[in-house]
Amino acid sequence: MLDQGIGARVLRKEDDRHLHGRGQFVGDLAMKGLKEVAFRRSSLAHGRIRAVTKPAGTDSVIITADDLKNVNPIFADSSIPGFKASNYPALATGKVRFVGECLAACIADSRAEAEDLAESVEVDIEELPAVIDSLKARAPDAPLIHDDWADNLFLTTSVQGDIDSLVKTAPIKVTRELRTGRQCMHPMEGKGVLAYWDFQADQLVVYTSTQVPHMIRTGLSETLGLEQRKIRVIPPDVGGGFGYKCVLQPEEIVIAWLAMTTKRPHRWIEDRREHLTAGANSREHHYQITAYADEKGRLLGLDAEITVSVGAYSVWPFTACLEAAQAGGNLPGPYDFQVYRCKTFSVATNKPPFTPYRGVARPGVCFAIELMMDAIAREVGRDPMDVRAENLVKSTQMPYNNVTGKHYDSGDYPASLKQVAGLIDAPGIRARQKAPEADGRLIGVGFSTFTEQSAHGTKVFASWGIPVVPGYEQATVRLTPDGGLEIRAGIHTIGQGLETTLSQVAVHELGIDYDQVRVTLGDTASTPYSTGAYASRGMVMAGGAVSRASQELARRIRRIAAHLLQCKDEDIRFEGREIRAGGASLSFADIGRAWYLRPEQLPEDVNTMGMEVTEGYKPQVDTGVFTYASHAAVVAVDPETGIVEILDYAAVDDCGRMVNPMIVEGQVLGGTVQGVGTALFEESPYDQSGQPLASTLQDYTLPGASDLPWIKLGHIETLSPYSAHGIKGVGEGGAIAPPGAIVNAINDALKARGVEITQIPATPERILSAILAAESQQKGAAS
Ligand code: MCN
Ligand code: SMO
Repeated sequence: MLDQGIGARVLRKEDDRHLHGRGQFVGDLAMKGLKEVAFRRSSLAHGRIRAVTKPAGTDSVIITADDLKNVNPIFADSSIPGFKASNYPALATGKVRFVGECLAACIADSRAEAEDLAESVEVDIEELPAVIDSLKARAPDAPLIHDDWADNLFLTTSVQGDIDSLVKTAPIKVTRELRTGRQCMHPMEGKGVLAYWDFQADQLVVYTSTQVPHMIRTGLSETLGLEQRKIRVIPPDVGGGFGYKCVLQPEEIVIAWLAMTTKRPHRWIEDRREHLTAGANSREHHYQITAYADEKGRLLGLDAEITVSVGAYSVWPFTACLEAAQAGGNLPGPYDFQVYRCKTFSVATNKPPFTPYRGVARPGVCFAIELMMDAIAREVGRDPMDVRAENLVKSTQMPYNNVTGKHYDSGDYPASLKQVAGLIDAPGIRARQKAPEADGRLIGVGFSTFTEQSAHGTKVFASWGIPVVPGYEQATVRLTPDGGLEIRAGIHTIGQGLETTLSQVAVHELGIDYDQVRVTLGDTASTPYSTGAYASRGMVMAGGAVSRASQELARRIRRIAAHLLQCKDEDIRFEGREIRAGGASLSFADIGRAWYLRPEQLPEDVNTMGMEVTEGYKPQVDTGVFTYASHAAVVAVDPETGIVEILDYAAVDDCGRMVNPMIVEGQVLGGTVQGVGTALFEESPYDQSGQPLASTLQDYTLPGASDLPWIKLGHIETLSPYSAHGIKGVGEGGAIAPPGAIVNAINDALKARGVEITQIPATPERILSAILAAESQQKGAAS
């Protein structure tokens, strides 16, 4: 069934409406009597609230924390010993802990009027010293963000390996301090939520731009104290999520509360400035790493300390510790070595909270381990590609349990490196480097390889202390009376194409025509409970559920067809979009008609079996299926300006069976471009008082088309032994590898100048300062 089923490059079902401008996002919804909401936010990073005062006569249109008395704060707990939970109120109470924290919700007929109201609120806050630098925040005498904590540490973890023996014996020792910038996620559509009361259903209806509608219903129920059956969450079209939309947000709670208490429709739409200054962040890591190796560069052990500046509060359900847990667990990457010591610190700072962002922690750890790999290669005087290839886990070692207990299920990591090196013609670049470039620029080539745990299950989330996240997915399939197929799943599509690929799975199982399949996702009133679309799990998990449900529906269709064709169930074949036995055939419409409209023609046990099937699914193991990829970058660095041009870029991934190779390519391309942003452009800096310094897209630079070369793609298709059809996830991977590959290429270019970049984004300013510092050091040494 390759023409439309698994493996086919069918056009996306969702594109027709999007390309015609007919998508329905929260901002597109119209409703009689709809009120628009703007938030008055804290302009200080840390302070004690003395008063938030409404002007006279605005009692019913300005809502402060005092009005929200019966609303519970966002509270994400963890079962990990030593974890400190935070109460994250929907509207700040007692203290403000980051610039942008919500203080009051202001309601009017238009957003502009609501913003004027927000300006009119009088806010009196006693400013406290801000905690901004994550290393300083670890110190025992740092000002406390949560007054009832003994320090600013959400959690400290450690893995003890026998590093001490390596300190004495390892021939090569390389130490580096590395940093990654704080980032915002920038989905094209920001966050948005609209809520109203449906009197007929006696339900609060919440339209929200989310990746996790069923989780949001659970979260709203807990914070509002309203039973889940009284809440319906509907995710309309979602213009990108990237992790930003997989947690319960304060504004979601306030808008839902307003609709619940006033019984009138209310909406809030995040604007770009709010996204940049108040929306959740990610990625700000600090690494102190020592790698031990033999004389050829074979890695023997790693000793790491990872500090993550996770912001002021834990988000629900993931907690503020997800990033560091992922960082500590994933730093060893795709490499084969046995000794690992790692300490992680999840540090509270006066900045917006952390949510997962495409790749979660792994863009940071991949950058860190890949820079270490190149540093080792330089130390032993070998080509980084050779050292990398020798250290990668080999296909003959699969399945492979790595030093942190991760179970790599399948694949050929060195083959991906070899293929990607071919795509950018690595030997050609090495030859080109022998002569100077006519324009004076310096050429460099860099690589990075990563593994990505995708579709991990309940036990893994529980081991991170997040038991609230169920690691399964469900789907319903229904044959309609006229022979169409309806798929309903609680997961959502956020741009990644699940309407299309879930249809392809059903087509594969049933042989039904692709155009006859319709997919409904996310609406809690009509879809089964779901964990949601994150952690690169959608295809494996929801795809698996559609597969199982379709197989059961196929069994039932076989029974009907066998009766109609007077043959045995096992003689029935799904072929050519029909149901066949011997020379006879039936259409799906024949089956639908027979079961729904001519039941008297069927035996009673067939009558009662149902044409609607819901099945749950999880892979055979909870440890996840591991996607991997190698990326390669060729750059030109201008030593006069520090400006980097990416001359060539390639990525070779392995996500098992590709359900739709065209979508997979889109995923890798989109992720790679975000990774280029992480590597070269994007940063959300804060000054010492906690003021965000990037509040417009002029200060926060996103990569544009002119910053990118034509990105070359290659694939390896190693089926996972553990998932339906051997599928592995791919949604996040593209974003993980670029910082490592690009900065390694920059360092390769600058090698002769004695310059090594250790911080991203590698902006022209940082590169130029490093070049100038190296020059003055060399001059100092010479004089
Ligand atoms: N797919 C496929 N064959 C495979 C694997 C995946 O055809 N073997 C396709 C499927 O259509 C699937 C998509 O690729 O939906 C991404 O695969 P998967 O790894 O299963 O990821 P999810 O469906 O769970 O989507 C979430 C994932 C994550 S975690 C982030 S972050 C991310 C991403 O997807 N955010 C995105 N890709 C995004 N793409 C867009 N356009 N917008 C986002 O916000
Ligand atoms: S960051 Mo993706 O939503 O796991």
